[in-house]
This record gives sequence, structure tokens and C-alpha cells, in this order.
Amino acid sequence: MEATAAPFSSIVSSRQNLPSSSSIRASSPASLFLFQKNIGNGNRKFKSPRSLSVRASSSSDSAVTLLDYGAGNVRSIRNALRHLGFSIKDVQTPGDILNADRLIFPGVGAFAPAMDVLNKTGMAEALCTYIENDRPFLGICLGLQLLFESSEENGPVKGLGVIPGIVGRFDSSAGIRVPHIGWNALQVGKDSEILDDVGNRHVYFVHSYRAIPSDENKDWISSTCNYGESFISSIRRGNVHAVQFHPEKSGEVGLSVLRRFLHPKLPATQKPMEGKASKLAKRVIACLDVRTNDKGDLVVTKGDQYDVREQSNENEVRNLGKPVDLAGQYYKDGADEISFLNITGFRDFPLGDLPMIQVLRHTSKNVFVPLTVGGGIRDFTDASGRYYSSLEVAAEYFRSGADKISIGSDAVYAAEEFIKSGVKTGKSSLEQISRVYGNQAVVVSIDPRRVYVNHPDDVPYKVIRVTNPGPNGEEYAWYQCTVSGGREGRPIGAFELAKAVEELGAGEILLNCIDCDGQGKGFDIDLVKLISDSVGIPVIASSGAGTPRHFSEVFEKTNASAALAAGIFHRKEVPIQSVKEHLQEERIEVRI
Ligand code: 1PR
Repeated sequence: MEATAAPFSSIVSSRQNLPSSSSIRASSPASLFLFQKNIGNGNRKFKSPRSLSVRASSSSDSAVTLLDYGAGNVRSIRNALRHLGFSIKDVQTPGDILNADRLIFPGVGAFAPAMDVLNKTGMAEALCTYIENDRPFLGICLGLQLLFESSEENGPVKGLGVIPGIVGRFDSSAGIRVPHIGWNALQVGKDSEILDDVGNRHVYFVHSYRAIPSDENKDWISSTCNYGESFISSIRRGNVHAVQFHPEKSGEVGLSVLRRFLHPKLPATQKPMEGKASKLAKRVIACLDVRTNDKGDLVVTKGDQYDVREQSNENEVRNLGKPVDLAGQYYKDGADEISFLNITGFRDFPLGDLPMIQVLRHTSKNVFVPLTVGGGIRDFTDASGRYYSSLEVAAEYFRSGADKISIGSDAVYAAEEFIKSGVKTGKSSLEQISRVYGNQAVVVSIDPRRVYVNHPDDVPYKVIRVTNPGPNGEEYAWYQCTVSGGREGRPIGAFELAKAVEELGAGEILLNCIDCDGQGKGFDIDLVKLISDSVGIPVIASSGAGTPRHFSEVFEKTNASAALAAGIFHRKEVPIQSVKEHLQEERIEVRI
């Protein structure tokens, strides 16, 4: 059973007299940042670790100590640990670190605020002592980066200084998309131990900063990964491990990494899993459009060109299944990621829509790949005059198990404003959430509609020559962005929107196409090519998949990083596995 004591993150917030808002919870980054503001920004003076003592391990119970300093989704690691039969003790004081039998540090958020919290609370010193005493430790993502001397993220900022080296940003001028999002291969060194079952399989990364191998840190490195350059994907010295990827989001392979950390004496009886991972895989994403039907049940639905009602006398909302069940099935079928879009979120405030939060909580218990949630993310004032910031909405989604949030309509308004004024106000949902959680946690979902024109100069938007001429022989088109689930066209094109939201802090683009949605005739290659060639962040092609061939086509003809489908998966017309097998046959690397 999980310890009932409040985690460290809630101590951080309660000490600082945070506002009593029920939505700014202890473990939200909002609390972390308020904490930062209140305590200032001094640097830790490193005291001799000898002033702290570490007790000998009993290693007998099935508890794991978790250091949750309050930034982002740690529900996933909690769920993964419980799934593996472990209970969780939350760190409340530096002493809890020193007394831990095994400590997991799932770093999320940004480097500077994390270091600030660790320094101000004495956790940094306790961590260094714990690690120097070779106690069982597993750092994840930022939990690896913080071990280095410093980071360039909003810095330079000093780290724990356990490992020589500086954490820097990926160089996008090398032709790679930043953030590095997706399933990539590891080059595993010998003696990595916790990676013994990984073999040639992909693991899930999501980050913009990385540490690179050097002569000074080479003794620590247990694996590297290639993404434009070779970077450190894991370290190991004695009982101290850290990984840049997310084991809790890397499916069965990731769970095997956690299992090996938790059971270090596990014999290497299992053969490393078969696989052919060599580079970043193209992702196949299952999307669940979710809404309440006329009976009040939350259902997965699917439209034709965004019309989700049956063409019958009853005109009911199409019901294609239960969200949690379908998500669980797609995880087992091999989906690399699952997206939930609350398609009526633009009119129903999402925090009022608690079923969606429940869907996330339940799904994340058994689904160990990334979860994205979208719909209705915006600032909101309810009928009683209570104001909710979009940051609070996002915080609630992250706390409930989301890894990324997706913004639709509100990002269109923010982009329009930005293009008009040329000023980044920092106030849009997109900017705020990206600043606090990092751009890798923010997807912008675009819902464009094709508008044919006779001549490129007919409209003040980016116009392209289309592969298939329009109904009146038009050779050109632009892609008009819409809001409110396609109900309202806006004076901005998909190209202009994509460029603007990238500048405002989007980490990824989910590119739908109303004309192709539900048609099963393939993705809009012209559109996907236009957008994926124009931005440096990953683009997810969406709308229109009808056969496995449509997936290989979009990856061969465009620079999309992922392809998403809904209808063919819901109607069981094409299993996810068939898509993957087809892509493999076409020599397109995928996670198997
Ligand atoms: O504007 O921030 O509230 O977000 C609303 C979100 O809900 C947006 O991401 C928007 O795309 C989505 N949405 C709104 N209305 C609908 C609808 O269908 N009536 N769904 C809707 C959009 C598009 C895809 C779909 C693909 C693949 N669905 O997500 O899953 O087109 O479908 P297919 O493979 O069957 O062709 P906000």
C-alpha cells in the first residue's frame, strides 16, 4: 500500500502558504514556481556529505522511496511501480532520502527550478550523500541531467555535480527536430544491468536537453543514443543508475528496466527481447475522440469530416466504445501513443468534465505509453465568477496521468494575436503551459479545411499548388484554420498558425484535416508536406487513414514524425500491428 503521508511536493507548497485554490495542488508545477518566487534563487553551498549519515539497507520490504518535487506527471511512475507490486514512500525530509532502501527520482519540468527546490530544502545535499554512499538510486530524465555539473537550460545553472559534464540543448541546425520526442534505440554498453532485457528494442524519450559523452564522464556511461549526435542515454556506477528515457512510458521494455532496478539480483535468464531498433522510430498513434452522448455516457465517437452524429432519424452521437477499454486495447495492440480529444471541450469546461479526468486516471494505471489529452484548454470563468487559468486545467490533466496536453481553439486565437501584434505576451495558455512544463509537453492541434483558389495571390495566406485540382479545376489551395471543432473558420492559414505556435512554445503539432477526416482515402499529403517542411518541431499527420499503405505513403512523401488514426482502429478494420508490419516491410523503422 502507498504511504499516506504527504509527498515532499506538498510539504514544499504548504510551507510556502500557497493560495488555497483547490486546483493548484501540491504536486503541480504552479506550486513549484510559487515556491521559487517566495524563496529566491540562491545557489546551494555544498556541505560535506560526511555531515549526514546513511543507514544500512534492509532491502527486505517492497517499498520504493520516491522523490517527487512537484513538477508534472509522476502518476505514471507511481502506476508502473504499483503494477510491479511495489508500494511507494514519498520523500518528506532529507532524512527520508538518507534512509531509503531504494530511491527513484523521476525528474520532470525544468532544470533551474528543480535545482532551486533541491538546494533550498536540503534535498540536494542528501541526494549527493546517498549517491556517494552507493545506495540504490534511479534517476529518470531530468533526474539524470541534475547529476551533472551544470545545464544550459535557462542557465547556466549548477547541478548536483556528481558526474562531470554540462547538459546542453540539442542543436536543431543539425537538421533534427527538437524536442527529441519518440521511440529511439540505445547502444548499450556492458555492465548496464538494468538494461539487460532491453536488447534491440526502442525506448521512449521526450526532451530538448542532453548530456554528451566525454573522457571525463566515460566511466559513468552505460548506454548512448543517436539523435543527430551521440548523447548519454543512461549512466551506471555501482548501485547508482539514471536514464534519459522514460521507462514508465516505454511499454513492456520500460517495465523490464524498472523491474531490474527493483530486483537487482534477478538472474539474466530472460533472453533480451527481439528487435531491430537502430534509430528514432516513426510513431503510430491511436486517437480517441471522446464526448458525452445524449444519454450522458462518456463515449469514444468518430465523425465524418467532424460530424459525429449517425445519419439516421435518431441522429445519435456515434458510440464506438468505452474510452478506458479502448485505450487499454490499443496499448496491448502496440500503439506508440494514445491521444484523447475531448471534442466538446470548447463548450464544456474540462474541469467540470470530471469523467475525462477519471478516464485519464484509470487509463494510466495500465497503459505505459505516452498519453495526450486535449479539448477545452483555456482560461475560464465559471457561472459563479470563479476564474480558472489554463495552467490549472493543464496541471489537473498532468496530475491525472497525461504526459502532453493538446490545445486547439485557444492556440488559434493566440497565434492570430501574435501575428497581428508581433508581441509575445506570455499570457496565452500555450505560452504559460509551455513555460512551466516545457514545450515537449504541449501539442497544438490544428483543424484546417482546404479552400481552393485560382491564383496564389487570391488570399493573404500561404497557398500551395495542389496535387488534385478542386471541383472547378482550381490548381491552388490554402488551408483555413477553424475553431470550436471545425464550426468556425478563422482568418489564419495552417502554415501561418504552425509557424506562430512553434514560436509561442508548442513542442509538437497534431495536424488534422477536416476534408479527409473519416474518409479513409489517405492523409492530405500536400498539407502534411507543407507543414512538416515549415517547422522544426515534430508533426503528427492525422485524418484520412484507411489502409496500412496510407501510413507508409505519408512517411515516404513527407517529414511527418508520427501518423495518427481513429476510425480504422475503432471499427477494427485495420489492426495497429498490421500497420507496423507493413511499415517494417517498407523499411520504415517502427517500434515492434
Ligand atoms: O479546440 O482546444 O477545445 O480542442 C478540441 C479538440 O477536439 C481539437 O483537437 C479538435 O481536433 C478535436 N475535435 C473537435 N471536434 C471534433 C469532431 O470530430 N467533431 N475531433 C474533433 C477531431 C480529428 C482527429 C481524428 C482524425 C483521425 N478529430 O482527432 O481522430 O481526423 O480520424 P480518422 O482516422 O478516422 O480519419 P479545443
